[in-house]
Amino acid sequence: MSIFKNVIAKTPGKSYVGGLTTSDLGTPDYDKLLVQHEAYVETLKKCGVEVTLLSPSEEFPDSTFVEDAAVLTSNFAVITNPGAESRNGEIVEIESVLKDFYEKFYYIKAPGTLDGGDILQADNSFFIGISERTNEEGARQLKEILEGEGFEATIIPLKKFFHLKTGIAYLGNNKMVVAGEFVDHPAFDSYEKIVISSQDEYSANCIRVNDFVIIPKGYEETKRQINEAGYETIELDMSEVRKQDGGLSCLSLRF
Ligand code: CIR
Repeated sequence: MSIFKNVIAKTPGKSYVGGLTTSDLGTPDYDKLLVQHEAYVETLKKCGVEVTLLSPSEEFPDSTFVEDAAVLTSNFAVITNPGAESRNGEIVEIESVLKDFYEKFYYIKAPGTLDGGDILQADNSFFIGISERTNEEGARQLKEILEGEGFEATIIPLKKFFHLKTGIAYLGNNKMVVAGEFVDHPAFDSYEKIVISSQDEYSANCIRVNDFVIIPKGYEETKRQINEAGYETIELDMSEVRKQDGGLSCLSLRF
């Protein structure tokens, strides 16, 4: 698994509380969210990355979820075409920021749509979820780009999960954290699986950042399993992020 040097994150604006969500967990508390977001950024710094923190933009309520606007590898960036209309314009800022880091760009083009949350990289392999946000054409375009660059790419139509990474994370060393529909999915048969129970499903969205795995707070069994697999964990309170269908991976672009 590659070492991450950089992270892009974005402070949520006040409009966040009126953003898109399918959860019934209530309206987020903005002040509490800011504290949680700050802790997230500080934790990433502790993991050894340099954080580029973007300022809030009120016109894009969900734009703190920067992961959806791009798919990054070590030597090229793919600017996505986010599937939710209210989020589509988020790519403009992300592309301009990425210009400081990348020279080679690809683009997902209409009628293809694709959210970064549907893309998981595991070393030389990518998994691309087809969801409410990523359509077949978007998935096909990304697969073609990735294969052209020498990666393997597998398309996985989702049954229930919101985004692919809602239910899966790669920890490196062939270890895959899986929940729900991915537990018995043949695409992940060759990995050593860390299986998350349905009641702990939210914690499947965790992130390996260099020497640490960051997990949501309050999932003792997930923590135990990841520690047992040989990783040091850091727990973060994600309550206000979860209310808008977000998780740990969604809040950053890591590269
Ligand atoms: C949305 O519906 O787009 C946001 N409220 C949540 C996006 C979460 N992003 C992700 O899973 N990558």
